[in-house]
Amino acid sequence: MRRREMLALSLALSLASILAAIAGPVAAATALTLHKDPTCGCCVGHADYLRAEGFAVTVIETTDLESLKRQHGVPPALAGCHTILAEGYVIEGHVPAGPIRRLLAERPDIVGISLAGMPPGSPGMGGEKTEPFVIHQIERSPGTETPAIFAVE
Ligand SMILES: [Cu+2]
Repeated sequence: MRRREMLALSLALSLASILAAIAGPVAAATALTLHKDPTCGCCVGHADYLRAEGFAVTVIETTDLESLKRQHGVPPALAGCHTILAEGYVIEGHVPAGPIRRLLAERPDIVGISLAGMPPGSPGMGGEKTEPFVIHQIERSPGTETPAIFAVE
């Protein structure tokens, strides 16, 4: 190998290692499965929002969301317009990305979290936000009292 070629090769190698150091290990995106009714449009808006936030979202259409919610222990009062399943948790309605990341990082002993009622301005809903979003916990054994608050956004 000629001297000039040697130099070019070593430059290329050090450039590659610098780029690898900058990029770091490639983290896999968290997979979310979003179950929605075929007629729901705001549900698609939430899926697009979550993709933009870096989640890998799979959308499954079903005309029987009720059974899915019942099967996963979602009480009617905390049912959202769509149901997301992620790493053993249930996420109901238009929950922002922050509380979803916190749920999956802290892994509390609950069924999941819910932002019921499709509040205007919440991710995917459109409109103007008129009040703070109250995200409730879905407890393993729901009592008669008001469900605990997981986050306020
Ligand atoms: Cu909705």
